[in-house]
Amino acid sequence: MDKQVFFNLQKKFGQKLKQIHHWNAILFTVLAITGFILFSTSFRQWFPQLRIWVRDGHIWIGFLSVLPVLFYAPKIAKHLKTLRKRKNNRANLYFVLFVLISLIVSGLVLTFHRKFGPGLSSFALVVHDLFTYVGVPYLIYHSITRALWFKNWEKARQKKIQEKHMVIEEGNPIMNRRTLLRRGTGTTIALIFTPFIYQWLKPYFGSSVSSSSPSSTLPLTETFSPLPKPLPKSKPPVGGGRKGSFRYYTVTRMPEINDKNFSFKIDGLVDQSQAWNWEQFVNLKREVQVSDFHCVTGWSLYHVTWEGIKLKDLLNKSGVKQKAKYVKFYSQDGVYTDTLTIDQAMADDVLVAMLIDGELIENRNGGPVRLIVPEMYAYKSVKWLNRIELIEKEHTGYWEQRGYKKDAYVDA
Ligand SMILES: Nc1nc2c(c(=O)[nH]1)N[C@H]1C(S)=C(S)[C@@H](COP(=O)(O)O)O[C@H]1N2
Ligand SMILES: [Mo]
Repeated sequence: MDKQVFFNLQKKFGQKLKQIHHWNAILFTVLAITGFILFSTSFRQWFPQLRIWVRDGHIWIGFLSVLPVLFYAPKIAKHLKTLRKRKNNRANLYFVLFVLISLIVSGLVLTFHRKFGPGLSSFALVVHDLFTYVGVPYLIYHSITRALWFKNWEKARQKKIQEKHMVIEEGNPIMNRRTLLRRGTGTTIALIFTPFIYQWLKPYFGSSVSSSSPSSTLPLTETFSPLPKPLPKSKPPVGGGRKGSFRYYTVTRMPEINDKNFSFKIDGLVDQSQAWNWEQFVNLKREVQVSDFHCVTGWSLYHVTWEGIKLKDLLNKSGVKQKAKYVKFYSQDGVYTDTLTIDQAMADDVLVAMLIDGELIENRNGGPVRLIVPEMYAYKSVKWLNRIELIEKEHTGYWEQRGYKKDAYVDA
């Protein structure tokens, strides 16, 4: 082949790779930013509506991010050939591809979690989180050490050293200086990310029975008197203690609830409206139930032992009027609501829960009283539940108004 033609072809190939690289970098950066926004509980709290858009955006950009990988796939063999002598570049390539593919596959599972079920979803969530925490620091390191200013800075330092007439001992001092700069950059990034990674890892390695941590049961036992006495099945928990950990969500400030401002009522289309204060509510008959807890974003808990009042019993005691079609649940946060049909609400395992694994439900977990609907995604399980209203016309719940499916059954 003519040398010139060969050179041109090489150049064109290089430019194409460069283009793919740029698109990949842009998409990955946007995904990283939107991903951290989605993970942030404060963002959920302050901008719940925006969160939904960010979520949809993240998913669509996620789909787009497959394209650079697809465009690159047919070029990989040739590209590897050009990198034959460059071990580091090859390692970088394998690493980046591995991270990207893991993120894409786990992202797809999370997007279509209803098809895959909660078991695979929670695994995908762990993978997605993990590779985010590996990929993002690497992206930052990679873009810093390859940036023009960084290279110029390296060169400037080289020059300085040469001007100082440094004695060249063993090896190449310029190379050493360069690795030093890179290591410094790497260490700094790692240090910045360590607290985040620690926060993320903690629940996976902490004891699974977190009820042993007194942090939040202590204030609760001070704010509420009398305390509900756990049933024998509740303590020690028949379920053997929950597996997995909650991510605590709220779309408002956490409401401050104590035995003075606590109230619970059933009203609307019932024969007998009722209201309880704390002491009366504690004296209602409770049952124990072991169930799993699934959030629609992918995480789950297993074998949670809940103790509380069956919703069915509360409804029957109040007498549901013929006209009533739906049960509407209110939170003491003043904002969050959701509904079930009468049939759904009458299911045997729907619980107005007061204890978890034998302890009062802590405030951030929705205590002192929260709803538990085991067969449905947890957005149905209203936290800080304080009112149940029987209504005729359908009401759309908080997240459902913002795009979540009305049909919340986990196995739907
Ligand atoms: N009042 C109220 N209830 C709520 C929510 C909320 O933000 N506010 N989030 C729902 C969602 S989406 C989930 S996954 C669970 C989370 O419960 P947790 O915060 O105790 O983990 O509560 C549900 N009930
Ligand atoms: Mo959720």
